[in-house]
Order: sequence, then structure tokens, then C-alpha cells
Amino acid sequence: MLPTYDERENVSRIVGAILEQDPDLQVLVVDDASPDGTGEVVEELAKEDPRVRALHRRRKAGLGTAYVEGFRKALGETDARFVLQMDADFSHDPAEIPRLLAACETADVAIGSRYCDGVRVLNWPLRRLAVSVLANLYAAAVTGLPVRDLTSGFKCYRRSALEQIPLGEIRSDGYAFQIEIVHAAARRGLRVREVPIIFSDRVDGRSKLSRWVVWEAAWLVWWLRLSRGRGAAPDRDRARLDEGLG
Ligand SMILES: Nc1nc2c(ncn2[C@@H]2O[C@H](COP(=O)(O)OP(=O)(O)OP(=O)(O)O)[C@@H](O)[C@H]2O)c(=O)[nH]1
Ligand SMILES: [Mg+2]
Repeated sequence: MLPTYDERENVSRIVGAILEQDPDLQVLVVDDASPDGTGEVVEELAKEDPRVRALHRRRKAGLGTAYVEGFRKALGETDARFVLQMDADFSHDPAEIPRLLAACETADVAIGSRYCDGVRVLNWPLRRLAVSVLANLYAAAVTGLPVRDLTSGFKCYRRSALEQIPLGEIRSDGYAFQIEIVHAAARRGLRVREVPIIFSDRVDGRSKLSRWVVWEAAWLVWWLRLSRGRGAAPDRDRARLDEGLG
């Protein structure tokens, strides 16, 4: 599942690169009426190849709801055993998809992690890397989740895991969405595993992230921590978090 907003330069290439990995893969692009015409490009791709589907939303409604609507469509319209989310800007290398799928054979959620096994980020300015590393240390400390890359947007879920996570309760966007969905999985006792990946800065196009998403995540982690008592899973059900496959 690829969320897109103004990814015209990337979308055809990334869809092609994903489909090349495995003949059984299908791609769902969730586009928010990108002004640059990404949605039309995806429509063309879908006409040429039945493995490509598009979900067109009427306006830019944020990444969190794009994932939720995309996951629901994937679960509702296909019998996919695994659902994978990744960015459309080549920060996430399609060649790593088979490793995430393999990790999900023995885990419920596999996280493509930039920060297990050292720091694996290419071409990011030092300031941005520092913010990301510190944000992840902070999020792990506050939520208590032993995950090195809680804000990763490259993840694979077993179908049964996504079916158990109450997607309608996830309200956040951006980085916070990534933290919230991992937290929801861990709360249900699902097995979360990190797989080291190499992350590169986007190839073409521009970033859509705002300062808001950083603040949203900063508050969310406290909310997750403080709401733990209410409706929380008992200790024995808490995450069986299993770090890195190495
Ligand atoms: N459908 C949808 N997709 C979005 C939205 N905002 C961002 N995206 C897509 O989500 C993915 C991640 O967004 P990016 O802007 O690359 O965010 P980022 O990777 O954290 O930031 P950069 O490193 O600057 O690229 C990309 O594929 C975007 O096109 C949105 O509101 N709706
Ligand atoms: Mg990106």
C-alpha cells in the first residue's frame, strides 16, 4: 500500500520496482487528488496491469487516514495474506520487501528499521537525522515499547494482525500514526519484529511533512502512556517484542 501526494516523478517507477520483486504482489496506491496528476498516472498503470489498484480520495486528508482507508480496502477487496506499507519516494527500497515478508512468517508485524544494527540512513542532513534518532529514543522511553524505529513508515502486517487492530480508533497522522499502530499491535500481544533496512532520502519530489507532525507525535506518546491503565491488556498479553532478525 503506497500513499501518494505529488509523487508523479516517482510513482510509475516505484510501482514497477515493487511488482518486479514477486509475481504475487499487488499494489494499492492511495492518492489524495495530487495536484501534479499522480492519480491519473496511477489510473493508467491500473488499466495496464490488474495487479495495480487505485484509491482516489477527494482531497489531501493526511497520511493516517490514507493508511486506514488503504488497509480496509486491501482487507475488504483482496485475500492478501500480508499487507505492506511503504513510501512512494524511494526512501524505502522495494528490494527489501521480500525480507519484510519473510519476517512476517514468524511475526505479526515486521518493521523496516533504520536504527537496529546501527544507524542506516543515507543522504539525510545531520539535523534531520538527529531529530529522528532523538524522537525515536523519546518515543520508546515514554511508551515503554522496546522498538528502535517506532516512526518507520515501512512495515508489513500479517492479515490477521491488521484484522485485530481497531483501525477506527487510530486518529493520528504522520509519525504519530506509526507509533500508535505499533503500540496497538503490542497491546494486543502481537509479535512485533524489527528488520534492519537501509533508508535513503527521497529521490525526487518534495517532503510534505510539517512541524505539526513532530508535535503530534510528542503528545501522542504521553497519551499512549497515560491511557495504558484504561482497557489495557494484562501483563501476560503485553507485547512479545522480539528485536531484529539480524
Ligand atoms: N495519500 C496521501 N499520501 C501522503 C500524504 N502526505 C504524504 N503522503 C505520502 O506519504 C509518503 C511519505 O511522505 P513524505 O513526504 O515522503 O514524508 P517523509 O518520507 O517523512 O519525508 P521526506 O523524507 O521529506 O520525503 C509519500 O509517499 C507521500 O507522497 C497525504 O496527505 N495523503
Ligand atoms: Mg519520504
